[in-house]
Amino acid sequence: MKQDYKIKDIGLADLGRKKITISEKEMPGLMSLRKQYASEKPLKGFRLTGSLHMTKETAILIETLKDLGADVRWASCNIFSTQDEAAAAIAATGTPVYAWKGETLEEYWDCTLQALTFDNNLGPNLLVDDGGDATLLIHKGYELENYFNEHQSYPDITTTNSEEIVIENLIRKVHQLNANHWHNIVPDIIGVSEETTTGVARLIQMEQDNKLLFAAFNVNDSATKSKFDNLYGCRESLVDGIKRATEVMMAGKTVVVCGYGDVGKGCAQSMRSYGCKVVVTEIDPICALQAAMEGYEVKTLESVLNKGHLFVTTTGNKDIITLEHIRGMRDQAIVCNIGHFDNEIQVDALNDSDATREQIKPQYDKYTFPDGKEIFLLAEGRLVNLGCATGHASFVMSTSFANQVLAQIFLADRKPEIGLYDLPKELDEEVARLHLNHLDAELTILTDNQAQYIGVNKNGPFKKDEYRY
Ligand code: NAD
Ligand code: RBV
Repeated sequence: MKQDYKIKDIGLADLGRKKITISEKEMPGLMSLRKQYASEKPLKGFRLTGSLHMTKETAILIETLKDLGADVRWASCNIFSTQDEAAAAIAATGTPVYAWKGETLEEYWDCTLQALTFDNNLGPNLLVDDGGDATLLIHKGYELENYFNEHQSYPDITTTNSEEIVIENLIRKVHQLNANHWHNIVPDIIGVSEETTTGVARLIQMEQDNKLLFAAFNVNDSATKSKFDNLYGCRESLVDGIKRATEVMMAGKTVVVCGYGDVGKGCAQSMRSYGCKVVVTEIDPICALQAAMEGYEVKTLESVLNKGHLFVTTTGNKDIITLEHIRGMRDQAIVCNIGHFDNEIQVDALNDSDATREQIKPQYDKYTFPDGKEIFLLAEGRLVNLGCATGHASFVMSTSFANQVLAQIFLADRKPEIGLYDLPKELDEEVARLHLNHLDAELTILTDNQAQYIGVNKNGPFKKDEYRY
């Protein structure tokens, strides 16, 4: 039988399995959903593609989706985020997985295509996406087929972005093999559940442009996702990435955190807890005021360039740290990003500049400018917590991934129309409930009188949909 996986080393499977077994107990939400639905198998008969960091936590998500009956294929959603031992453990069980740490961009997009391609060239019914790359490839391929049908030729590739060129070339290659590939698979796709803020932003834009080809579930905006993973997850995994890469002392350093959303709040709090002086940059007056009232300095990046020892971008926006900004930084400043995409820092411009790049070790580079100034860049500007460490810890990923599983069950069961959906608050509260025991947290039960007085059902939901937590 043809080997249906591409990973670093299948010999790592035992180590991966040991880590997975330990983490299962730290993922009570995921494991209890597994138990609850394993006999019903609500995903039976569904082909499911995942494009999400191939970590040990994701391995437990994959095995949950399989236990619920799905036929699963997987790729990572970042070239540096795969834990090779976790990928090996999954491959060893016979689940097709295409992911290893240190993919090239061509390999990365090939892996995404492999994850989307089931036997007999069938596509998925369901997608789990993180950042929207699987969704993007499908939509781009579909658009190219439309264009070709209309013009009998391909549009010129006008972008100069190296990753976009890789995607354009890949969809042309697919088209030459089968001119209807994406039109054949799209009718079978029920929908996608999207993990992260930036992926949701992409989906909102597609919906507004009337370009969405299938239903989409916003997992990120469940309270038990963005108010936990983005905040408490980054509060621990940011420093893990920085320290594993650089081994630098944090105490006393000035850290500039660009963006004070959920991720920025976690990052700033973490840095302060290590004794750093934290400066925040923001464009949104509400977030800027929040940062100020937490006691952080709120400044423009330009005004603190030569003060910062460490710069962290957390915005989900682009061109936050430009080459000119980097030129203004002090000697041995460390620059990193924890937002989903690598365009927050102008890495291409830095690579094309007069600075000389020297790799200290993978995902840790020193750039020396002609005047002798040294700047350290972590994970080549990609998410530092997953590129230089192992991403968020299992417990918090259990809250995120419990939402993913519930969204997948919803999609499979209800087959909703094209549109963007949120998980109902009851399920959000249920996800939280599933995690209380593990932390010995006791929940107070409302009396009937109290419930009536504040106007809620005794068993929830306890807040209005607009409540911000
Ligand atoms: P968010 O929208 O809550 O926060 C982003 C903040 O950045 C906002 O407050 C916004 O006003 C601010 N911002 C935008 N442009 C800016 C600029 N030019 N200068 C300063 N501030 C600016 O989003 P979030 O949930 O905090 O997510 C941020 C990014 O992190 C996204 O890309 C998300 O996908 C990603 N993410 C990564 C991880 C991880 O594990 N690495 C975890 C969760 C989310
Ligand atoms: N993330 N996954 C992990 N350990 O598997 N760590 C972080 C992990 C996710 C997180 O949910 C965030 O929204 C996304 O990565 C950004 O790509």
